[in-house]
Amino acid sequence: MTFSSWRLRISVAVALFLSSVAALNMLDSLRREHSLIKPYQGAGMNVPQWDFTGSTMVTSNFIRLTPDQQSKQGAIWNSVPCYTTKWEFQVQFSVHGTGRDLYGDGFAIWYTKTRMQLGPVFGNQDLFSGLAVFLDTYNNHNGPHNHEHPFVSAMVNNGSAVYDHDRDGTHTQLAGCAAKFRGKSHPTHIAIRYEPSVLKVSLDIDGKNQWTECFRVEGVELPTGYYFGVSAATGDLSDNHDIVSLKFYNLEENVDPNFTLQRSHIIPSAKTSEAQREHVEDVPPSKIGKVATSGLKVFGYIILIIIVCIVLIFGGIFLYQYSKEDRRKRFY
Ligand SMILES: *[C@@H]1O[C@H](CO)[C@@H](O)[C@H](O)[C@H]1NC(C)=O
Ligand SMILES: *[C@@H]1O[C@H](CO)[C@@H](O)[C@H](O)[C@H]1NC(C)=O
Ligand SMILES: [Ca+2]
Repeated sequence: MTFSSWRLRISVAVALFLSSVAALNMLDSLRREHSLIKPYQGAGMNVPQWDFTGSTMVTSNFIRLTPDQQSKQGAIWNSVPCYTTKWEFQVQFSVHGTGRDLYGDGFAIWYTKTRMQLGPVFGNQDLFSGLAVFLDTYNNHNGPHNHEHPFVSAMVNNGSAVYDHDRDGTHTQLAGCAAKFRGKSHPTHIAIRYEPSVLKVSLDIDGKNQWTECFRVEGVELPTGYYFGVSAATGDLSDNHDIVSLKFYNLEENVDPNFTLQRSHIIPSAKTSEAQREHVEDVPPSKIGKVATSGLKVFGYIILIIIVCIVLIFGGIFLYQYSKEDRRKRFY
């Protein structure tokens, strides 16, 4: 056996080891019941844990909420309520169409009490209870407070506030940032991260596989037991609003059951509004938060140790036989 074949064996073993570490870290916090990943379809035509309404169409590579046609509304909703207090929801999407300068209206990501109600707010009902993150591609508003479009913003509602389309929701938004996410040939992503009482939205839209912070606001209270959904709408203007994947990560560490119970009774609220927003510090972007020990992680470590043992044992056997052969060669 030559030295280079040994080097190959060792590097294959190292690569296997490293990829299993990475896979375990992801497995650790990804929750399938709130995620939508290719292949979408389960047995038959239905997509497990997700319901569809309006113009939504499932293909093998994406879920099209609206086609590039006027006056469409479509949505997908998770059928499993979320009882996690600390999470990250990552959406891979693609907004594109034939319009060069005129296109719209955009889409929205929801964490709300009710689901499956088509309506005027990016294809969902108004007077919602919960969190909305809007990815607004059309600038309806040219007065004061107007901002560059496409624009990403968040709104928290207890069911009493109306989303003002004509002003692009500027009066009710918590925070936002301009982001040119439309018509990209590379994958575009948004991550919404929540933990009591901080909401952070990050974007990965430049094809660099890197999150950049859009905004971070404190004083945001969201209950558990709400539903995730994504909706989109077209009006006079249109676009394809496609969802490629939805990934939910549970970032909880040692959860106190009393705390989780308390959080289920909260009425959605946000202390800050954009006008009075305090200075926000910069947090280094992260793909997913580091997660501390959970049962799954411990299980993962056990598997890792087993893998390491197997690699060591086989490595030992190889080395032993190699040296035996070597000795034999020297004898003859
Ligand atoms: C709902 O929010 C409004 C402000 O948007 C506030 O005036 C009202 O008191 C809130 N209702 C509840 C039940 O918290
Ligand atoms: C949870 O609440 C119950 C009753 O309210 C109390 O007896 C118990 O000690 C609490 N547990 C923790 C971990 O705080
Ligand atoms: Ca708009």
